[in-house]
Amino acid sequence: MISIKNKEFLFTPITDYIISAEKVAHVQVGNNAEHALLVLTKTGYSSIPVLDAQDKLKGLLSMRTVTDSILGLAHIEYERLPDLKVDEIMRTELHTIKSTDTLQKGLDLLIDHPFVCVIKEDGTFSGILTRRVMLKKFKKYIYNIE
Ligand code: 4BW
Repeated sequence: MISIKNKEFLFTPITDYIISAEKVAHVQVGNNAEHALLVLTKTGYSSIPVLDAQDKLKGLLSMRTVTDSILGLAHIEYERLPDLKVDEIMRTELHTIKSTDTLQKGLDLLIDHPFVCVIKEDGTFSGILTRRVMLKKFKKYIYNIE
């Protein structure tokens, strides 16, 4: 059974723990795979959101997705990178969360995903909730620092 104190923790909204959109590295649907590879390499993140011109979340792109898309039978076909569009290769099955959702929902999702995208009702991208931020919050709670 969940204690009242634990319930308070689990039912806290994620609002204060979101990394806001302007701080999140991303690519846009029209970008080509070469640009995406540059962003992934330069930022060092293994997976990033894909947004459209209206800042709506459309998918996720990872280093693996890009590499997979240019994998030929005998070698990696780097010359195809400029001709491939991000929206042709991105992953579109997404797990998302709203800023009013609880830490409990965030915790459940972050068990299987390193980060979850936060979106508004209309699909506009607001930011991400990361495993690191959640673990820090959880650690503070367990050690009773707050
Ligand atoms: O550039 C980095 N800065 C810092 N401070 N930490 C980093 C950096 N790159 C990686 N890390 C660390 C973080 O602890 O490695 C973890 C795994 O990174 P990832 O997945 O495989 O690139 C990071 O864990 P996290 O902060 O919990 O982030 C989980 C995932 O969320 C990252 C990345 O896919 C995404 N992410 C985090 N911050 C992001 C971001 N994507 C775009 N922009 C951001 N600002």
